[in-house]
Amino acid sequence: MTSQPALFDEQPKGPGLDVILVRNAVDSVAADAAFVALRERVGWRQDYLRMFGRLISVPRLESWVADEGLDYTYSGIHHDPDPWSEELLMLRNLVSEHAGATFNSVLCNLYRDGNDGVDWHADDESEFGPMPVIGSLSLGATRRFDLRRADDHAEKIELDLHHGDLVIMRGMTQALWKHRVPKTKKPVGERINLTFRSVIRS
Ligand SMILES: O=C(O)CCC(=O)C(=O)O
Repeated sequence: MTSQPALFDEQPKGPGLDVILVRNAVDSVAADAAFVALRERVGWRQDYLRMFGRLISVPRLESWVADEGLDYTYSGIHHDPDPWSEELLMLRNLVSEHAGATFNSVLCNLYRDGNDGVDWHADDESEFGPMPVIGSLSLGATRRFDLRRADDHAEKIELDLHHGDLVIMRGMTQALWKHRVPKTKKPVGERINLTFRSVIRS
């Protein structure tokens, strides 16, 4: 079961899009503390993609934190899980309450400046199930988050995500839409994004 949007939650509209935007899901004091703790304590690592026989560095640092045994591979990059920290467990509970769903894993992303970003993709690996609920929490610098329909790029939504904002993607969003955080030439500070997910293993 998933939750209904609360009175002040935003619900961007698009065909097949099922997204709720909770502004200030984490208040600024708690978000400041979470940013500092995560920046320091997450085991940030630089991953590389093999393209045309060359290794290209992924334009962000990452860490996969999950329940024991839940490894994760995407775009040829394999992640063994790091254990949950106190901060991540606290944030997981908060995101679960908003999303009305439980999560057993989180991909942590660190965007160091405007040269970091993530290109168009969907979190549609089969191990997340056909209609995954994904809770995506932003901390630190404001960055743009774009969504566009996979089969009709004219259907596009641009959101500015601020410190403490939470995007919940669910229903057919991963099957029908793609999302990205574009690089920017504007001077921007560091941003941490946590995308909480549930890996289904039989
Ligand atoms: O940084 C974000 O807001 C999005 C991250 C993302 O798309 C992902 O981890 O799959």
